[in-house]
Amino acid sequence: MAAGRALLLAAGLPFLLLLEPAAAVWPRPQAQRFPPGGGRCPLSPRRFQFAFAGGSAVGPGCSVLEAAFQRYRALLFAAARPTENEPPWGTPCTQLLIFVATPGCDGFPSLDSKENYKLSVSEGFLLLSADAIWGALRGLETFSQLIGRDENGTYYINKTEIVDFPRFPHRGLLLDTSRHYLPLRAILETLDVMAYNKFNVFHWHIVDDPSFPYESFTFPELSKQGAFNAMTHVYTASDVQMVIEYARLRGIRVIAEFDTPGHTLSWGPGAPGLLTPCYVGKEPSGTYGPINPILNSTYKFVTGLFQEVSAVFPDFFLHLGGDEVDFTCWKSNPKIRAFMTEMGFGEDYKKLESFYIQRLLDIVSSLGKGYIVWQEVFDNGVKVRPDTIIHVWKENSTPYMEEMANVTKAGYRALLSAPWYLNRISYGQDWMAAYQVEPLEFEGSPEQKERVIGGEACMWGEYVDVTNLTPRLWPRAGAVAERLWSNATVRDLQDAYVRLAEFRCQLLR
Ligand code: CP6
Repeated sequence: MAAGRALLLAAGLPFLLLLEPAAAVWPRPQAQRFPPGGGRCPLSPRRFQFAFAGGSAVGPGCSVLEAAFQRYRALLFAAARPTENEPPWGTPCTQLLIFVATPGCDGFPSLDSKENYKLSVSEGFLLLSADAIWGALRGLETFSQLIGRDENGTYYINKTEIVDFPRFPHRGLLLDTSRHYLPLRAILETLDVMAYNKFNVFHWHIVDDPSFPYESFTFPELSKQGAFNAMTHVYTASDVQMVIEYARLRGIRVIAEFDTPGHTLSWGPGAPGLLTPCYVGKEPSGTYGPINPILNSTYKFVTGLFQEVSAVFPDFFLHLGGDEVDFTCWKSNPKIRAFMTEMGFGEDYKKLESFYIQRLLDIVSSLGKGYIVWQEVFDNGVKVRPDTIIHVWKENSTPYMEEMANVTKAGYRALLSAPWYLNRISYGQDWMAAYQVEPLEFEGSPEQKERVIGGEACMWGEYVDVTNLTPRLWPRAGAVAERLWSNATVRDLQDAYVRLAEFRCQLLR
């Protein structure tokens, strides 16, 4: 808090500290009331417990909630002295009762998961109710942010009533583990902080040009030849399972991206014949380009890989990439040119790209998965399934809000990332620009706006590795988290600044 206060004084806003309730919640809940006259309830670190309310559809033994109780108990009372006395004042709140209306503890979160909850703190009584366990998780997070300590070290919670639900169902964070390998521990820590921010999608941009750290059991050579180090810089099957379960326990979906046909240079050594050989004049130059779209063997390989990936990652959606395909190498290759002529594509290499993507989408659909693709797939007129999600990332080629309008007008669901590249940094408070984005500020019908399912903050890895990941992400990504969770009317920068500064202190602790 001392750091937060110093920042506030520097900004000339010390009085705000007095107006703000002791513990502010990040991201801000949809509705929060404080009873007239205020009041607080003390908590005893020794006696406090989480318990299921009578009639709750889930109870003791619910894996997701039991694990959450343990995490939050440790977090809440981490700094408690073992000899802590009972609170010296008031009637203690001895338990948080949890009521969940619908059963289910063993499943995975999805795009349709219910994350709404209500939290009530009154005289001696704490109640958290939710439609589903996923909402109970969000409510537990809010509860943990409400707890403070007075001058004597007594834990307390202010009386309040909160009714909360997310504005958008898809609130993601992209990590790139190809440009720099991120150790498992860094991914798990990121998932923890995502949960503190109520993010619910980990978009795992797991492979790309520089390295292939995913250890495939169908094609083990991919990581043997394509990882920076096949012993140390790989994600084994058990690493991947650990990420998926760690995320599930926090209500976070894991959406893997295997980006093709571009961004695949690291695949080449472990999959001979997959990439297009580039030519100089009549001779192969020894370098390679995007995946070779004219060979049957390519589609056999892609089917095998996506069969595996579809089984490994339980989420309904896979991210199939499709961005930034460089046509130079395709143009240089005589066999590709002959194929273009044969197919009547002329000189339009977008048609060749579409030819590949369409076959890929058919393969992935037949595996029972839905897909997300980068905006080029839409821009290039590829015929996609009507339930495809288009991921808008380009800032300027078409202004991104126009792109959101075009995508939703065509009937597709849209995800926004263009204004949220957190790998980019500039001097000073650059979270404010991310915060001020309004995802629905485009010309369009209410039906179009309904098709915006959310967005993702992106942390591309060219200049980010385990040494600078955390400070670059937090609390900056919190700006995106609040934009995607809180009401559209929550836009006040100074109010956000005060709460974000305090949230940063909580994260540090
Ligand atoms: N890698 C991949 C990247 C980017 C994209 N795809 C990227 C390009 C420009 C910016 C940020 C990210 N590094 N595979 C585009 C989606 Cl500014």
